[in-house]
Amino acid sequence: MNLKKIFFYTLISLFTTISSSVYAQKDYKLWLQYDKKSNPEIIAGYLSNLQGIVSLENSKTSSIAVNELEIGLNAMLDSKIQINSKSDGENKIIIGSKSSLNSEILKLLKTDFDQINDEGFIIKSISLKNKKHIIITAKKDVSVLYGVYGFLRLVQTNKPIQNLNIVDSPKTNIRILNHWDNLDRTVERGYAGFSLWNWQKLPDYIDQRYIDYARANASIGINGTVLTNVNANALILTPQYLEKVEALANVFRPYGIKVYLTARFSAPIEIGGLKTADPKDAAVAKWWKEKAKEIYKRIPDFGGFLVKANSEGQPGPQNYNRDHVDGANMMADAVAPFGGVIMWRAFVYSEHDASDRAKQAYSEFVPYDGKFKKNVIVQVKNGAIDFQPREPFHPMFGAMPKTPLMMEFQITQEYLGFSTHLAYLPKLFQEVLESDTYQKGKGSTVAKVVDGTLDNHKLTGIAGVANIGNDLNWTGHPFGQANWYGFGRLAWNPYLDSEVIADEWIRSTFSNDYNFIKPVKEMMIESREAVVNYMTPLGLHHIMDTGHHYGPGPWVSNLSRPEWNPVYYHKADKNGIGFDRSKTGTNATAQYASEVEKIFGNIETCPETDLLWFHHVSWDYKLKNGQTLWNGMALKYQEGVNQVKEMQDTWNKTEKYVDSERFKEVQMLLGIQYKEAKWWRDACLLYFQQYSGKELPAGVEKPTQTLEYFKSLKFPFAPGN
Ligand code: GCV
Repeated sequence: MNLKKIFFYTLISLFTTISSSVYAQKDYKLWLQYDKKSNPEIIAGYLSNLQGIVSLENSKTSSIAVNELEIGLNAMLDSKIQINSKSDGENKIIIGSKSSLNSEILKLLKTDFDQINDEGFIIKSISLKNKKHIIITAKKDVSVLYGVYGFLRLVQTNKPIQNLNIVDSPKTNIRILNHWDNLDRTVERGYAGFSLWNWQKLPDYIDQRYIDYARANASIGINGTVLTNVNANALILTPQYLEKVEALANVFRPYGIKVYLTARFSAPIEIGGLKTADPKDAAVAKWWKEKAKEIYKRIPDFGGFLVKANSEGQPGPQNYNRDHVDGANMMADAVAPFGGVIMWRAFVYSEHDASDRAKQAYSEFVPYDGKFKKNVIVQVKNGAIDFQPREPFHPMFGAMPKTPLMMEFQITQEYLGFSTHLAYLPKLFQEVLESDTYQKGKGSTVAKVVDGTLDNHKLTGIAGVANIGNDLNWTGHPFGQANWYGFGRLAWNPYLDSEVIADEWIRSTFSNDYNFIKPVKEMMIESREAVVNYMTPLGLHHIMDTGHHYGPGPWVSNLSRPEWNPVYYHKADKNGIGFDRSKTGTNATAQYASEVEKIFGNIETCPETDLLWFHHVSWDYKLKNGQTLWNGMALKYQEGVNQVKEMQDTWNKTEKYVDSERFKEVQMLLGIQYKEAKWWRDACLLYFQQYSGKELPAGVEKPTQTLEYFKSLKFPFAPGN
């Protein structure tokens, strides 16, 4: 190669390295892009109200808050706003917690402080000695940080900042991510690379990622993280690992994030040298008490334990003929002296129980109502099966008035196309939260159960199974970031509208340009329904392929446990399709309040979106649109495919508003989603056609492969398994 050529190639490679790292940073920055505003008038408008930042206190958290304001405002407004400039000017942002405020400000904010809880904040335009300022304050410094992020969100999303009067408090206490991360860094149902936690290098090596993770979570009000998989490994409770957990807790603390761990019920045997883990055994109870003491000595604000017991092969109190109450209460006693909580999961179903799987958690847990200790909260998945693209709300919500119940959503897309499919999940979360349980009459929504207002509980929470890994963009799919963001926002306030959240996220992550926001928001809003349509329309569920849950597998019928087989769920035969859970079937509908039972239990009133969840329906049944069930189902599958095509068309028109890396990433992923949507449609329709014996209706594309072909597909290395 001659010298000229070498120079040329060096330049090219230098350029590629620089440009790819710049792009990569955009992806990495999540919703905290703080892009410079393009309109000088908007910048000038903001700057006229932002002449300086005055911080009234001095703590790690308050310097994070000041730093965040400085980074965010200076970047967005292309300025150099002065910090701690003299307070005698005007148009300052004053930040500090209640204890740092002078009597003049305290007097002004008296009624506002009465309205907020410990984690709430106030953002208010005030006048001090006839000078206008904006105050961001709260009862604790970490809540001031929430206020700072709230304020930055206003600027990020181009909202006015004159005459501010925001008084906002989270409606739940525990807003927490559940990481299903294993100690070898694999992530169960994780599709965004390996675990963030580098156990090998901890405690001495603090990866910048830990700090950025804490910052991102704090910015949306998440205040807890369970570091380890619910399919737990007892080793995490050994001193060797606790030292590492302590290091993470120290990083997260200034951001208001408490660390929790999963507890393997058999840990007293596995790492404690005991012969039993029987919760009624005095030595076992003592072992947990000692373990709690040891943990709290290292981590005084340790949150507590999350426990999966006697579920899918995990050990639990039933191994000793005890029950969930015995197990949970024994552990609750261990953490109670330190203010810890036990999040006890209700995700149970047994191979020894022949009743409908959808009924089992309710049947087992509802009789325990009122029997758990005060610091136990029962964690319930949003639906009674398992994070399907659509499930009716879990009948346990509202059915245990004397027990705090927390919501468990899945942010990672185990059943919604992994990190390859664009599915905006806050839409799903909102649908569940808005569902009316009728347990205390009309208006007894799931949100009211979760925020404790329905039954007057003080201990409340929402958990989300994290979709985060060490991929550069955190979540595998750039739009997966919206699910993390939206989860946090809904955990803070379960009454928020998912469309408003999408708007905020798009503006903070991509652009404030209406021409971009409008179509992209519509695409996001429709995306979850598209997934339902091409995977499991009309209430179908759990028909994905075995184990890894990647792709369709409605034909699977050979697994040892009946309820692991898709045929158990769809029950397709010559007469029709669907699971009869009404009075004529398993009577699972009786687990709901009578008003809801009546609606779900009657094929005429059951929402068509849940039809095959609750009823076995004849192929010729007439749907509301006049189509037969077979035709309507086939058309739904086609509609799902068409919707993905529209998503592709929408995205292709956004190129000029997005950096090329994210544009291409999403474009490629939508290409895969389109292919896979067709795979789902073709495989499911060919399979069900064997039972319906009917032709595909006009408007549904002919499958290009045979059923045998689809059945032959195997994915031994599908991720997340
Ligand atoms: C962590 C489903 C998933 C499992 C998961 C389980 C649970 O069954 O497929 O991977 O295990 O739910 O929530 O405990």
